[in-house]
Amino acid sequence: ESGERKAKVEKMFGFMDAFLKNDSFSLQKDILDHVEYTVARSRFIFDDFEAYQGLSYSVRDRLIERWHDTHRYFKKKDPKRLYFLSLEFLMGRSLSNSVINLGIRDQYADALNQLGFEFEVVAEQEGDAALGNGGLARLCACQMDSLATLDYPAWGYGLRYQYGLFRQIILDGFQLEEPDYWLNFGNPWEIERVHVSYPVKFYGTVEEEGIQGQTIKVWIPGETVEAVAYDNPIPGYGTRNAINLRLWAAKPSDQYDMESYNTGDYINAIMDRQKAETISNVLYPDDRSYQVALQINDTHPSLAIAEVMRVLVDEEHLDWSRAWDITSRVFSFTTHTVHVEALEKIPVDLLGNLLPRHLQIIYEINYKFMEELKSMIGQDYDRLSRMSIVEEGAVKSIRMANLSIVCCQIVNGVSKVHLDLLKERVFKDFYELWPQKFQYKTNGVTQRRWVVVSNPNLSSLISKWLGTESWIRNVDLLAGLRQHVSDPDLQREWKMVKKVNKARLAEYIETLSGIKVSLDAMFDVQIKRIHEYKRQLLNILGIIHRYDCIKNMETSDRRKVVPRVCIIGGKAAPGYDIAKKIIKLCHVVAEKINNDADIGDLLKLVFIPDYNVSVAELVIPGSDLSQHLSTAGHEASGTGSMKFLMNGCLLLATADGAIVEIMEEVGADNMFLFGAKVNEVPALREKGASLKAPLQFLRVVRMVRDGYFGFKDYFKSLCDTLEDGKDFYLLGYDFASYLEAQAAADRTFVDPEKWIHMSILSTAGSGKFSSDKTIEEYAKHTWGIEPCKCPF
Ligand code: H2P
Repeated sequence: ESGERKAKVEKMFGFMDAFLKNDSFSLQKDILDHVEYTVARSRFIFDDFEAYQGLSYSVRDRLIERWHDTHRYFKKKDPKRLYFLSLEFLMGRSLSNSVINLGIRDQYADALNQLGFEFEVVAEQEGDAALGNGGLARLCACQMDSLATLDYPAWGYGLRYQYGLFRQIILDGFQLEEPDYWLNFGNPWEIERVHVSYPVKFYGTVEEEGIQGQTIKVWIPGETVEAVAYDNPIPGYGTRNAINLRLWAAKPSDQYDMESYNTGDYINAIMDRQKAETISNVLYPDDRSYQVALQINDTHPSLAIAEVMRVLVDEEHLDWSRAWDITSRVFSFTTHTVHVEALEKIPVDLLGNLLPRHLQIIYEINYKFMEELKSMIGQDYDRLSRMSIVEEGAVKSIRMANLSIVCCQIVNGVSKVHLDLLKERVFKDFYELWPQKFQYKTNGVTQRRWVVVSNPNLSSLISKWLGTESWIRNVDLLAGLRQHVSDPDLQREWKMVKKVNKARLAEYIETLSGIKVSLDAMFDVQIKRIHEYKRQLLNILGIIHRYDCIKNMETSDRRKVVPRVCIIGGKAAPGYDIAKKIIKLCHVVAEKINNDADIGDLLKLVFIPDYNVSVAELVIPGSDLSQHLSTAGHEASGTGSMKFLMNGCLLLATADGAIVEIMEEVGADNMFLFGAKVNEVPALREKGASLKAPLQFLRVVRMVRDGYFGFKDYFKSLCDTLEDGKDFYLLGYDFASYLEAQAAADRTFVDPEKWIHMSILSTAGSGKFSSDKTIEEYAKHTWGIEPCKCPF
């Protein structure tokens, strides 16, 4: 920092905490300036999209100001920093979240109004930044918001994918994938850092050289790609702090042969090099303190371990044991799955070709680990081979999870149940060896995005009844709603908020599909990635059962039926055939039901295409009931349930993942629970074909199999997965209790007072599931970082 420059600036402008002003006139002027000079449209004629651009640049200016101040302050204080490495960040839209966190939403709304625009309409112009698949990626976005809000000195590091997650198009009920050109219309939220760029090396050979009587390994890389930084300021709420999410883009380097440049081939590797450079910039710890923590979000970024070792050993010439000591102290690892098949493995041939030195380092780590293990457990070769970082077999591979566990001093699960499963099943051998390494931090979601931004009416209502807005930073205060739960005024207002949100959702559904839905119906929602273990199929079979029952009812009984609007949304991985069939089944069933005049408003089924963060922001506040149906023991945590809970939607769920902890917080009698328990599932699977599915289940599967909804041949393989003995996810076994839980939900819905009561208690009990809590736990027990609050 140049003292002279600072003095000059202060002399010219006077000392100001904030350089930019936030009164309505200044904001209007600012928006117009950006329209005129940044967007290059006339300030007299511009449309909603250009207004969005002008507005966003104006907001960004304010973000940049805070972000500079925060980083100057971090630099001055030099606290231990966290570097959060993830290959996926699902940020969604930035505008509304930013103005709320900056505390200037109303001022901007007013300024826009004066200019003849409406904030909500302008905000709708923004596309989603969808740089991730699902829960894991959205979790990172929530955690960044909490890290900023709680003033932690943290950086996020990820990749700036040119295409986000594919756009889901539904054609004749089938999913098609289209590229998501999310950068086509520009991205006002990022700042390109042309000067922050690093060469990333690949291929080549490793040679040995003698230096001062020692032989060292020298990697002579074959090709180079340039990594260029794009910075995305992340503002905290109620603080001046704004942290940085740095996303790296791969660009061909000068030394590179353009012809062979192919983003797909290199994209995974970009992250590794940037990590190395980050490490080589900031990580030269002395003997007393270790000034950084590096968090590996799932195994995807775990090559960073080998890269840090390479930098320390090959470039800094530390001896192996010192380098290993440092590396194992700075890294921590969170795993997000219980599925052994989802643990990443990299074929040795591929890695050896692409990053030969890294492979050598991993071999060396493994050799030392195996020697140590043998000295502890003896010649138990089965166990040794299970724990080895190198998997022998048809395709010799590197087990990235084993590498991460061996290296990291702390391995985190994402819920209590998840930790139990890691200990008992997934990483049993490692747990027995190093029980002290294993911890869990229950996932959480940010109430800023998921209530304040997406459900402003509920947010105001909560603040009104709590008499403060402080819950937006201190979620524990939400519990204060409990004392008002029986107040008829709160109940009435709560119901009204839900109605308004349902109307908004109904309008969206009608625009999308032309289907008119009744606001008196129960809005019943399941939105998440389509996966067999998440059991959207159970939901659809339940809907078929409901339809079948209504069809076979006497007219007098139909009056007792609780009308439902069933809403399903989610993307299937492009190569996941069964998941795609589930989407198609949903559409053919919807077609039949929605066009059956005899059924009318009693039942509707809607598939919401292209599910993403913005869609979730609209759907969640408008739901009455949400479904979380994973076969027990399969969902590591689940974070969708937490968003619904905060919004006062009741949960119909299996006792899986974080649902078990939600039960502890809101009480099982405030939820609709069903299904086999985690510890029952293995024994049930053993029983296989002798586990007879109930008749109702056989009947609905038969309807699909026999072509009642058409596409008989197409659905055959889907129905085959449900046969006795093949029903791995236990849909047949859980069906009866699922229907009972659904019936309980119906019975409760016709008692609106009870429903609202449960709904308020859901929100009141959701505090534990704020990502603020998760981050505080990580900061204390995993990363060892302290808040560093930039003065206002
Ligand atoms: C995954 C897990 C969830 C978990 C989430 C975040 C991979 O997300 O399956 O159980 O809550 O990470 O830890 P998802 O299935 O939603 O894509």
